[in-house]
Amino acid sequence: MKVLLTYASIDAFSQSDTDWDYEGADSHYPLGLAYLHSYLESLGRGYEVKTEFLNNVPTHQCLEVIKKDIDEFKPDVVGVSLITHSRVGSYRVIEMVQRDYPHIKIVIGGMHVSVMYRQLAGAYPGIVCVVGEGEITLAELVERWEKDLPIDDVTGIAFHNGEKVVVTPSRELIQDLDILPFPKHEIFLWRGRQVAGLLTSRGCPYKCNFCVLDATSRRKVRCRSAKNIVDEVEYIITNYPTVETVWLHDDAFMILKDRTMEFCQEVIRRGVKTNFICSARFRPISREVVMLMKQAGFVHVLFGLESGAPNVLKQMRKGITQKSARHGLKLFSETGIKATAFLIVGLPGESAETIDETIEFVQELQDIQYLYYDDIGVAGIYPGTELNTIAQSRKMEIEGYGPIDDDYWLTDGDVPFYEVDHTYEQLSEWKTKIRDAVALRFIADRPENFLMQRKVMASIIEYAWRWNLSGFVERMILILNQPSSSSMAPLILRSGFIGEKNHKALNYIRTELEKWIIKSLFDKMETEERKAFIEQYNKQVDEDRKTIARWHETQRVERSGMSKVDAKENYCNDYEKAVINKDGTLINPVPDSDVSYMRPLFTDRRETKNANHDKESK
Ligand code: B12
Ligand code: SF4
Repeated sequence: MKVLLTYASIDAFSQSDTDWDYEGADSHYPLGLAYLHSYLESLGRGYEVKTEFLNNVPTHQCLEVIKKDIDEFKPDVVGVSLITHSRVGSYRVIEMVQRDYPHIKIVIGGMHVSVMYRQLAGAYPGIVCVVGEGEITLAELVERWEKDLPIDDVTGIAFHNGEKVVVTPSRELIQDLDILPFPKHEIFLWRGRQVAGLLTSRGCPYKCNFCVLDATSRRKVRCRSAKNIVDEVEYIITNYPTVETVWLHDDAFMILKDRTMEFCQEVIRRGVKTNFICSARFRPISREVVMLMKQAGFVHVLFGLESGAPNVLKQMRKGITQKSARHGLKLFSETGIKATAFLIVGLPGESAETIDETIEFVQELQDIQYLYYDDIGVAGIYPGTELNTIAQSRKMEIEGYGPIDDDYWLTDGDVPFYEVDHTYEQLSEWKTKIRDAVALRFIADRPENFLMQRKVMASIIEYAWRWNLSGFVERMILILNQPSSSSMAPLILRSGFIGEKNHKALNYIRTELEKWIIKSLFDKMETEERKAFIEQYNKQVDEDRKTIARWHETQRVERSGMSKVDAKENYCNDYEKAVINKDGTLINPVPDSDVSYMRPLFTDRRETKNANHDKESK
């Protein structure tokens, strides 16, 4: 049997007229298809498999490539992987194959199918929908088709039997992930690619209101053994020497402390040398894990923060709080591991106030370790999520369509934004407001942006040195070359290269950089505007001093784990504790005590600390 697996265009690319170099289009590749590919081959039944990744090409090109593949490879089965963003392109593929190659079996799977299988099986009679994990299900289907047997005893599928949609009993999750062969990296790691993808576990115990993961992972985490994972890492770096970074795409990589440590220890024990990047949650995180991650070669951790407002975080049900985020970032900041924290604007509970809370909280985090932002997301609606349920029950209108319902997912419409409480225009305005206040790229665009961002300038400088941020580094070198800075140069270089904070040096550079940015802003201003700016600037400097002192006070008391001295009554070690049971399920939801985090902390002690801090920062 011959099987062609594919992933069709996503919305953003689908309408383009120009062809893309699809082989080089993305630094990430679909591990789901790579697993299906290698699993089918590993069965030793002589199945021939070809996989195409056509995610980032226009629909017309995607269809041409698949047509060509079908004509040359002559598959018996075409398998299409769907996320909601690629559903429209996938519909075109299904329609083309059904029309031009009616003898070919079509099977679809992936996140969107795992939720909308009934609808899709009804809309496209003749196709088979695979619900959830696909390796074993697909293998059973191909076997039935090879032997010309009925498929209705295969669990985890939906199809139309000519009269109605049949949904078979759900398939067990694969408990022991070590039984799976390594995903077929070789189809994606060509032409000197430097980043390989890897999954060390599957699933997440949470159910955030915007996330669809429940449909495939059923809130259960399953982990591979450390040996099995590191075998795969060694396989990748030995066979693909251009790979410099292994990107762990787990949904909840650090969720189990012991196994994260085992993985790091195995990497260290075997002397594996590569850079690791992972997605992570802000809870649980402990010092031991972070230090081991550093030793194992982790260079970048990407957190889903989504919002800095306690009320939005709480409604989101991610199980994280401001405290856990501070705690986690503080630990990572000591290691030099780069951190990123994604944000989404417009989740339930969002308001003008929560936008301000997010800005203040993100800046507070940036003061611990600079978080670099290019852009901020706007909440989108995916079937299977709580946002979709709310949007449908509140009859959210989609322009040109009417109130959102399940039928919407069969249309060619884009993934809609969550406009239940606020219009997209309002959400974009808020997104811009946050972006202007936290994204370095926009710091010198408007005087207001600079004034909002100037309080994290010291952190920006450290970040720019460490990550060689062009523009800033060039400017700093110019500053260093000024005769007045010669005595400062060794100190500055030391802070840059060793990461050792030197307040005197940082302050010097900060002042010079501020002058440079102000000058460039001044150049665009009339005299009156300049006057107003100076007034605003002076007010802001005073405001910043208070804000920074408050942040530092909060952080000092919450240093959590590193210094518990005098912080007993406020200390909360919840965010270090395990959050899942041995079977991968959640121990308990966000602790009720987290509600107390919504109150401002330590207000009464602020004033004294402000005074101390002001002395230090001068
Ligand atoms: C890694 C990742 C990325 C990477 C790489 C994407 C890629 N090309 O694979 C990057 C960072 C680029 C990315 C981007 C985006 N992503 Co993403 N991503 C993931 C993540 C974390 C892991 C994907 C993965 O490897 N899963 C593990 C494999 C084993 O599972 P799988 O792919 O689902 O495949 C299994 C089954 O579904 C099934 N199956 C899948 N396909 C098929 C096909 C057939 C024929 C069969 C039989 C079975 C089958 O069998 C597979 C093996 O068991 C998932 C979350 C998740 N856990 O899936 C989100 C996820 C897929 N991403 C999501 C989103 C929204 C996006 C973006 C749209 C974000 C954005 N707004 O820009 C973009 C889309 C861009 C794009 N090009 O795809 C959503 C999709 C929601 C939805 N309903 O569609 C997810 C589910 C995140 C979430 N929790 O909500 N993503
Ligand atoms: S923590 Fe991440 S993977 Fe888990 S439910 Fe929330 S968004 Fe989804």
